[in-house]
Amino acid sequence: MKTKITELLGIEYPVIQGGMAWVAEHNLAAAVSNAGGLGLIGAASAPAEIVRDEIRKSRELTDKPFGVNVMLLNPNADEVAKVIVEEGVKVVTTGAGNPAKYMEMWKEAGVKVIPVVASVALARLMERGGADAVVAEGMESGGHIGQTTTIALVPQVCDAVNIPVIAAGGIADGRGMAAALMLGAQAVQMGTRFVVAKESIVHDNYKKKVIKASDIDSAVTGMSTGHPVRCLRNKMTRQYLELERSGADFMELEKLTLGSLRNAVIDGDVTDGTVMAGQISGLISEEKSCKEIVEEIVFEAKNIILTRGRLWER
Ligand code: TUI
Repeated sequence: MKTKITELLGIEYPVIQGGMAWVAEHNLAAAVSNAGGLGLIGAASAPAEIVRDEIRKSRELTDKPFGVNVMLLNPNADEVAKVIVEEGVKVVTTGAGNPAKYMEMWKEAGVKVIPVVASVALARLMERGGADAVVAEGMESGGHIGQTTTIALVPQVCDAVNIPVIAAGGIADGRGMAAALMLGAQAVQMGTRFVVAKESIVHDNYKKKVIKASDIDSAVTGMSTGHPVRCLRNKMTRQYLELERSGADFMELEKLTLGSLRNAVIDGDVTDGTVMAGQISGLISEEKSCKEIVEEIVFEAKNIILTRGRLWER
């Protein structure tokens, strides 16, 4: 399935793995790239030397292109941005902010830059700043989110920019991928679907919670702090939302979530930990390999486009 994004990135299928904190490490990134998609290492809040190590470990597992996601709230983002250039990484995506200050350095080094945006305004700004593509991420996504849904955001971003658009948020199967392509996207990015991949190092408790979740099992915490985060409902989200309703201050809320994503992903504490996942969790019912996930979604999307494209004639 050739699109502007497969051409830009030199990959086989227009499927990108989200740069998820703690989840998107070298095993997952290499598995997605080996499956013909684009794997990403999520730098999240990691120190730059850990990111360097992850890049080198990915290289040992794949000779296909892979990328690094820079989370812009990371206090180590400046160093991570440099490590990306030093290690010759070919693709970078960014999240939770505006990557303008790194753009020139990355472009000069020949890195393809793909900011994740949650609004038309940031998409336009990124195109003007030299971005090669953007990921338009709807609020169905897990983790830090914007305010617009994927179905409303993607066509508006597609109309606003001339660079290719990748759709993200609420996509986990061929129907979602076909819909995203109909909206004008040239590829999809999936996070939650890859959390439950066989090669994902995420604790089994976390995977089981995603698999058991239904359509309405996620909640958004942090609306009051300006950093809304979607995660699956549990004791932590109930406490957090209660504190927010009672007007708790930022530090009190921060205390509740400090280290809580790691506790869920690595230690499997899905009661007091933060289980970031998207609204599409309800659709995900089994663990599959990255190769199965990538090939199935592309096969299904193609099939839908070919067979349901003129449904009014049947
Ligand atoms: O970044 C993400 N998803 C994330 S980051 C993350 S780590 C985190 N944990 C707790 C609080 C905050 C971060 C977990 N999940 N997705 C991409 C994304 N970017 N979604 C929304 C945005 C975004 C939001 C505001 C991008 C830019 C922006 O403002 C731009 C500006 O001008 O500052």
